[in-house]
Amino acid sequence: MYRQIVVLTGAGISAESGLRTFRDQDGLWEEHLIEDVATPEGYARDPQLVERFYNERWRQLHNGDVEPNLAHVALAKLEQEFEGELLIVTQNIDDLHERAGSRRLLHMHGELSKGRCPRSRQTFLLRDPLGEHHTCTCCIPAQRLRPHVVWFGEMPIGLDRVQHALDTCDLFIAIGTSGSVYPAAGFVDTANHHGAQTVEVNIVPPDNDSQFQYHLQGKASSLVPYLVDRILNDEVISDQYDTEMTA
Ligand code: BV8
Repeated sequence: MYRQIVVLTGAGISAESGLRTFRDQDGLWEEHLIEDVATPEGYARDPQLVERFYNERWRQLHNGDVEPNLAHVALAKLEQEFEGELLIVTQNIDDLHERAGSRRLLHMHGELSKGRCPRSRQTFLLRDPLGEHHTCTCCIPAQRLRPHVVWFGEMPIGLDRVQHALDTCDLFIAIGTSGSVYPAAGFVDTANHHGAQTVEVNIVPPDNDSQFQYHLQGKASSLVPYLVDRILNDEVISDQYDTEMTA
């Protein structure tokens, strides 16, 4: 039924794996001002504070307690079995999609597991939390690596590829994102403009809720497997589906 699907994921898809979101209760932004830890200015002002913010998340991701959940696994199954084209665009910097088996994946806001040379923008895998011993090998003198993360005011990664996929998709699904940060929160408008069906999966309505045709309210770990099975069984998403799920 569907030829080309774009899936956008946010922190909510990793919540049930134990990773904190940004804006939920006890979210990441509760303890920090965005300006201090997620802007280039904040990093210039206090690089150690920003490194601590990301290293704390790096340690949690690598402490062995955090695993992909059924939502990540369902999306990897979709990639395996869907005969059309699928692209997962994630705002998340964790590697849970990869660990669940997803490969056609784009981290538009960067990756926790990499550092970046501030001069050449080359990225380097981080085998331990970022520190002053992490320098690039591409410059003389070697530059201290920064988190490979897109901060507010910085250009997201892969937008051309995302734009092309949105222009040609016939199904757009947003999972576990508050729809509060652009340009990601505007992807649904592009999908709508090109006549795609648009679905959002969230425990509460996101900020851009009115832009979606279908709304599945509940946890990603139960709704995403169900949605994937319907897509693989060539069942379209319909209002009846909507009420059935939210009944
Ligand atoms: C850019 C870094 C120029 C990595 C992040 C005024 C108006 C409009 C826009 C702007 C404006 N002023 C400035 C802007 C632009 C700005 C922006 O949008 N600001 C906002 C605050 C208004 N955007 C930028 O600066 C971007 N860059 O614009 O460049 C440009 C752009 C295009 C073309 C040319 C030039 C860069 C933004 C990137 C910032 N970096 N992260 C990191 O630290 O992790 S943002 C960060 O927050 C995430 O990456 C994500 O993008 C964003 C939102 O987070 P979510 O993933 O949605 O998580 P959140 O906690 O908010 O929500 C979780 C959701 O899950 C909730 O809805 C919850 O209900 C749900 N949930 C929870 N549990 C579950 C669940 N759902 C299902 N199941 C569950 N179990």
